[in-house]
Amino acid sequence: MDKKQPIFKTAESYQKERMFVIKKEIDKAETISIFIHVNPDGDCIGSGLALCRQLVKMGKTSFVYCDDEIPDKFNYLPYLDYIKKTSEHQGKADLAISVDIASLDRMGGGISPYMSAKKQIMIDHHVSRGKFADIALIDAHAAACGEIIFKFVQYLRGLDDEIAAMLFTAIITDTGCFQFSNTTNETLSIVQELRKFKLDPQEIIYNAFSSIGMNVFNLKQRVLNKVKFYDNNTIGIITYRKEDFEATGTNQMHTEGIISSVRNIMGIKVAVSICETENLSWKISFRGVGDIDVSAMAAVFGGGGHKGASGCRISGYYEDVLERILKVVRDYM
Ligand SMILES: [Mn+2]
Repeated sequence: MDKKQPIFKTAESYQKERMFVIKKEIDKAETISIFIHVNPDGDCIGSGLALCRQLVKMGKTSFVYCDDEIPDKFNYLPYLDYIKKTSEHQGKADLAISVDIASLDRMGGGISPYMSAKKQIMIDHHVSRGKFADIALIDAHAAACGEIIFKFVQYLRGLDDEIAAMLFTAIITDTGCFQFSNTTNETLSIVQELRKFKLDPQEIIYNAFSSIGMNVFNLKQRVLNKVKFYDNNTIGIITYRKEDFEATGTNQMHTEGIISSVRNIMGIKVAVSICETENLSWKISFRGVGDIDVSAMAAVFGGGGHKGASGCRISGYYEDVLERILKVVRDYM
């Protein structure tokens, strides 16, 4: 007998048990509000919409709440009008479900409608996370939250063409189109299942992943020109200042993916981006190559994430922030 088998059995039975409990809560509820994270990415948008569509098909009144703009590139997704601002949230929901949210502060304006619901559920795949729900369905081995939602919708026998496109979007986003080390055999077998539905993978990859606007190109050109390299070109740091956004007509949302241009340079072990949000306030993203665990680096500053991709916020003067980050990266490398 394979010694590893009981461990997998346990993980699987944990998930089945949680899905059973969550389905029971869904059956009891009429209104179910779904919350995704600030600066929404393809994983939380695709996962949130897929869950929403499934709940609506089950006869529930359900919407996805997010105050930040949904990037234009996701315009091909069906059901987008089910995404609402938190100010549009009415009354107390019977059930609130957070998707792809590792800590409450990532919920933005959704915190109060989430908390005011009669019951809270969290569905997430982050390694480091808080607990802010009555019921949690967590799989830290899932490359994307979309994988967990896939299993749940499959459990509910609800997979269809639209949900497949949403979940395919979720999975390609968080795996960098299967480039990142979080991609597992299970990721690929889920994608294989999704491809049995009517969807155009190339079209989705082009829209969600490859195509960029001219403004984003201009931003990219500007910031890549100023990338700083350290320690024999093993660390690359990219900085977005307010003036970079102003000059190119872009904002924080448009930075997504640019860090890969640094991460992908041969010899780079850690890529970091430092993005100015307000005066003296910075949003930091880390990307690691190979065995390097960048979630530990973000954790030093109170952030979190995954082994290969993590983030945090730091305040202070740029030079000090840069110094502090460099020290932590070097300590953990
Ligand atoms: Mn995710």
